[in-house]
Amino acid sequence: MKMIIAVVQDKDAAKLMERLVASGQRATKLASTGGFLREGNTTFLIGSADEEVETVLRTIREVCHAREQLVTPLSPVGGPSDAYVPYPVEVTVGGATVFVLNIERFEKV
Ligand code: 2BA
Repeated sequence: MKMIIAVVQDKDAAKLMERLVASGQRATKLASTGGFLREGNTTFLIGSADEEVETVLRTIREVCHAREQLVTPLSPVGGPSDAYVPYPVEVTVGGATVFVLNIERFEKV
C-alpha cells in the first residue's frame, strides 16, 4: 500500500475529489497553505493499493492544471526587511506536487 500526498490548487480540488471517488479511491482533503505564496491550497491524502498508484497519478495529471500567477512575495519572516525589494514575479503553480510514500502498516479500528 502507498500513501499519495498531493498538493493541488484549490481550483482543481473539487473536481479531483469527484474523480477519485468516482474511480473508487478513498481520499481525505485538507486545507493547506503554500510557504512561498502563503495562499491557500489543498492537500489530498490518498491511501492506494500499489497497483492503483499509476491510475491515481494519471487522474491527478488530467485534472490539475499549471497556472501562471503574478505575485509579490512577502519578506521572509525574521529576515532583514530593509534589504528586501518586493518586485512582482511570475511563477508557475501546479499542476500538483505529489509524494508517494510506502505504508508500513494500515489498520481501520
Ligand atoms: P507555494 O509554496 O505557495 O509555492 C507556489 C509556487 O511558487 C510553486 O509552485 C513554485 O512555482 C513557486 N515557488 C515556490 N517556492 C519558490 C522559491 N523558493 N523560489 C521561486 N519560486 C518558488 P509549485 O512548485 O507547483 O508548488 C505548489 C505548492 O505545492 C506550494 O505552494 C507548496 O504548498 C507545495 N509544495 C511544493 N513543493 C513542495 C515540497 N517540496 N514540499 C512540500 N510542499 C511543497
